[in-house]
Amino acid sequence: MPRHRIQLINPNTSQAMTDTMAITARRIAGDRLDIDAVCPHQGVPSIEGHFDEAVATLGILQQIRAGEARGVQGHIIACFGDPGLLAARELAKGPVIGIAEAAMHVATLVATRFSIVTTLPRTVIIARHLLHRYGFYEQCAAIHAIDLPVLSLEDGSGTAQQKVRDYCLKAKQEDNVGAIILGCGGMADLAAELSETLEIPVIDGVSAAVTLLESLLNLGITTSKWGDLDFPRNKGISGPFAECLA
Ligand code: 2AL
Repeated sequence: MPRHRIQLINPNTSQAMTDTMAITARRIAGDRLDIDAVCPHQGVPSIEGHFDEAVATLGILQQIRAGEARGVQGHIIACFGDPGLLAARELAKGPVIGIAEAAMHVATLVATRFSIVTTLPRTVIIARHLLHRYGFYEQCAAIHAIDLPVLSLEDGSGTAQQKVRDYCLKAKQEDNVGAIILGCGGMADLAAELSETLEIPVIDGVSAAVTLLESLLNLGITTSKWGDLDFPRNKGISGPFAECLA
């Protein structure tokens, strides 16, 4: 198999979170993939609501365009709300995978039901909307919020990580689920440890997305350009995307 080059797009501007996810992604990829880990130059430092997602989406699309200009063949949107996913699929030539959809697909391959452990309570509705959109609502038993902001995962104290551990244990004991999904990109580095200690699959969307994207590239499959995911029509658009549309 040829060595493919992909990019991991952290949609928030936190370099620390980009680095955390890059370490996990590269560990999963081994020497089979080259991974560019990028984040937007402007935007929001963390994504915790609908406004944040809207602001982040333009930065994601700019990274898609810049990555393809550098020769990147596929993209991961590494935020658990999968912001801008369908817009990115329209714009990109290569396949695009969101970490929430990747985690949900993988969880349902190994368990009939799963729970999600995420950050702030206000992000729960975003995960709920995605469960509906992807058809996994029935398989999700519960969504737990540790009630700490996204960037607390990067503050070095370990407090947020301990709360993630506590809620994963609670989910295993109380939800009657076979798997747990970590509902934030900044939790990526916890999955291996938690899977081992809890003795059930604890799934991180970054790792899941890397392996699913690699599979699509190996299969030679990319986003269908027949229909709604075709490249955006150029109808005299102004602003940052004026010159990039066919
Ligand atoms: C996220 C995530 O994965 N990254 C971010 O900035 N916000 N979503 C979340 N529910 O915590």
